[in-house]
Amino acid sequence: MSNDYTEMWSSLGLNVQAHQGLLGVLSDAYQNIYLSQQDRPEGMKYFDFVISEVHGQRIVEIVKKKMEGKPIIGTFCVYVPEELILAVDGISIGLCAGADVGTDEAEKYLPRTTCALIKAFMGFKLAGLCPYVESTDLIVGETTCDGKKKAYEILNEVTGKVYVMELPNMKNDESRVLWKKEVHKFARKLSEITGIEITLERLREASSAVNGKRKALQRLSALRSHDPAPISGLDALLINQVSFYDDPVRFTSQVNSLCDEIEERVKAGTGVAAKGTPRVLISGSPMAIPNWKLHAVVEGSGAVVVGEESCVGERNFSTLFDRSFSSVDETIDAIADRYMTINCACFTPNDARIEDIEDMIKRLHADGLVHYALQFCTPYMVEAYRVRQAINGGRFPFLGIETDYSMEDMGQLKTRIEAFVEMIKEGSRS
Ligand code: BJ8
Repeated sequence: MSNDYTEMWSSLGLNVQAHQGLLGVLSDAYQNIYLSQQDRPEGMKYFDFVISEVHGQRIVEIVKKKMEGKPIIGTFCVYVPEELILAVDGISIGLCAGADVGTDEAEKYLPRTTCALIKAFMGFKLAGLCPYVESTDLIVGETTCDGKKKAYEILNEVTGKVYVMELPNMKNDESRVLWKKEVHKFARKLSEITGIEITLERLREASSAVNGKRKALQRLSALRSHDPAPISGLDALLINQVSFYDDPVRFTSQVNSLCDEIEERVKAGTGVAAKGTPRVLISGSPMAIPNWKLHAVVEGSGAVVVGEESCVGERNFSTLFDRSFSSVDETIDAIADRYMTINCACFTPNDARIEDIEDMIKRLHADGLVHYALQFCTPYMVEAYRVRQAINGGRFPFLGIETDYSMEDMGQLKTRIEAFVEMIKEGSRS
């Protein structure tokens, strides 16, 4: 980190000593997992810098905006409409939830059998380790899985700033009406806390910024269809993780420059792995930063990850919102519709997710699917069965993984994934 931020962290109420320890562990992990990779595109230097300043420069920017009176809105789900947050000059931040920290504190409130992501967001807050959560004016939860919606009640007791959006669990006409009402209500809430009226012009500008970001991520995703793979899955995952807290306009411009470079690599036939390396699609629970575990094991086992059917991945950017409307109400309705295209396992039925996976397998020329469920994440653990039936009915290589953020199962994970990669290679030889 380029500066000493101790004073800022302390004024935000962080546990400075424990926080220093966390940053040390993160920096070592980044060095070992990311900086040891070979033949990375030059454009990744920006993202290396962003990570090195994840609790430094970016927090300075956020605190400055807060002092200018801009609202800082924390989120945990891709269903929270970013367009509305930007329309009131807000900063949208995906809050820390990807590391095994503060578990003892979290387990004082939550059962041990709670998914690692929920324990992590409670742990980050309770152990005083997340400068983002401390900077927020509002934390937006949603009624997705049971664990999250119950944990938000406790998070609200602890922070006093949780606002919950009611997300239905079906996608029928009645559910859409309810969701539209919720999105309008959220827009009103944002106007209420900022005193800013959401106008058509503001919605157009905000939508264009969010669309720009999604288009850049789509462009990156499309480039990953090439063989040899021009960028590692680890790097692509990192970019998707950074998309949740970087400034959207700056982020978009950096991703587009990186894509320009990757296009040149594709023309030159340059890749991060040899042509013909087994290509793996990962699908399932989201991987919040700094959860790099599965990608590191897959790519350390002789395969390359070519896509993520995940909220930290394709689900976040696969649908654009680029139509214009003549009234604010109509635009907000259409924004609500756009978010209803996300296929989270909290919905029933959720057949469209299976179609998305099948489409990604074809589009990205994947040779195998690793289905990833965080332990105790019932929606994805259960849906794994249907995914397997759908794609494995056609004998497509499938591996189901249930894991958490700890390193305890690394040996077992490695053995299973190496065997899976070997099986893909055998299949392509026969
Ligand atoms: S739209 S996937 S971001 S809810 S891993 S907490 S589901 S038990 S995060 Fe999600 Fe929104 Fe859906 Fe996406 Fe629960 Fe599972 Fe834990 Fe999860």
